[in-house]
Amino acid sequence: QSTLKERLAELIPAEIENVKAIRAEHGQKTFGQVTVDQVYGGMRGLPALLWDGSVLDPEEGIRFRGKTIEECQAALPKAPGGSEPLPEGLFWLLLTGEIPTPEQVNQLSKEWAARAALPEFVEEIIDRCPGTLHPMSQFSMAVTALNHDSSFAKAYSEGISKKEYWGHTFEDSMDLIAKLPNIAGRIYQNVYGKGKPAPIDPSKDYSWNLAHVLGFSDNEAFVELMRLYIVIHSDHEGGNVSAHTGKLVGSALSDPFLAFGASLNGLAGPLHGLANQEVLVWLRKMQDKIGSNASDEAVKEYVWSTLKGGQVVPGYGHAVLRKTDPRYTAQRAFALKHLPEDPLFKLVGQVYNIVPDILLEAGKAKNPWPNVDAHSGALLTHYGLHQMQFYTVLFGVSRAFGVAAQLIWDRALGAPLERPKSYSSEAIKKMFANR
Ligand code: FAM
Repeated sequence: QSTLKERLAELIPAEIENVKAIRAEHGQKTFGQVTVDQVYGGMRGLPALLWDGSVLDPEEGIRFRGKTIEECQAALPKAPGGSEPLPEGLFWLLLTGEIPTPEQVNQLSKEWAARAALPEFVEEIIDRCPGTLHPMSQFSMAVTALNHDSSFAKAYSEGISKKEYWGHTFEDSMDLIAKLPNIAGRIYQNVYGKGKPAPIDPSKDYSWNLAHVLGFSDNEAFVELMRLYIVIHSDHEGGNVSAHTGKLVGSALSDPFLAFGASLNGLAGPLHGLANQEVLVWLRKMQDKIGSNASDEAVKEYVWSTLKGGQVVPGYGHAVLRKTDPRYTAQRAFALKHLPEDPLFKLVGQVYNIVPDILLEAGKAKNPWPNVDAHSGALLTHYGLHQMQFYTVLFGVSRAFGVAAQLIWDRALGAPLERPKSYSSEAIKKMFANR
């Protein structure tokens, strides 16, 4: 059976031809108009990027290589005795469009475990961070520092041909993903005063090892949660802040460590990945103010007070989605199966019944429905991972899968330096003065 790299090497030449044919036939055709509002409005809906790994439909949500979350749950290999898909399989799917065999997935688990060790100086960087430094800042620093041993950067400086870019990007991406549990575990143990992370077990899968370095591998349900969590957080088409940042920085031929470090800095923003921390902060503040078993009326009043204070309701709304995020629904199904009576889960459900109507009534948000971040904190808290400042790190570990897959394909297809055009307001006024 082929390894992932061998399979990719088989697929790349045909895809290069496919892209050539598309460009020859359609290269001069237009998608439509670009409005001035799109230029001022964060480029919403602007067709500008290519990525085959996942596509986001506003109504239906994400599909990974054409498969919904439920279809991935059914089709991807599981751990022995487990029922959630292994992220190893999702990475294979993102890269090749194919479902791997259990042996191929097992081989990836082993390879990542074998590559997991951190250089000592990276451990020291993490150890020297003050506990008051946000875990995401520590995370991005450590990832950036891994560029010290980048196969791509070294080969580039020695003068490789463009045809060899993807192979080195693949090697770096495998190292990057492999080392994230040790980085995350070290930050967690340092910041929350629990000693040093337990060693990676080469006989176990990636998610088990992630749970292990955090100190939760004894709980099989938490390990299952990590498998689902990584899969659903891995990728969300190309235009979201973390995915697009990685692609942009990678287009300068910065290696995968530099590119993904930049992705993490974008993920650390409250409108993006930090929203999972913000949701828990918001729910806890609500409980402090109106108590734990508050009435619907009291919750409604709290939601309105958030909006009247000029703040967003974290975990609700989306730049593309216009329905409940299937990543939210997948987590809700997990909670109904594993923790139906959990009080925080019940509060998340109560909020779900209340917030959309209020956002609709307030009339600003284009999407009143919950996104992925509205749910994840309640699940993590249930299992004792209640340090909310750490939540976005887990999002970051997961997002590496999508960003890495994109970087590998971008280098394989020879994606050029990204360089869109910016305009001054004065130029826009002049351009449309008589139109
Ligand atoms: N609560 C209150 N107001 C909201 C809102 C929310 N949850 N979502 C959107 N709005 C407001 C928004 O701030 C904007 O107000 P102004 O006109 O005063 O600027 C207006 O509604 C129109 O915004 P939009 O077009 O509906 O949303 P955008 O595409 O500009 O932004 C989000 C999308 C996600 C940034 C926005 O919905 C938001 O701030 N949500 C809360 C934060 C959050 O949950 N982020 C996580 C998103 C997630 F899926 C992820 O990246 N992980």
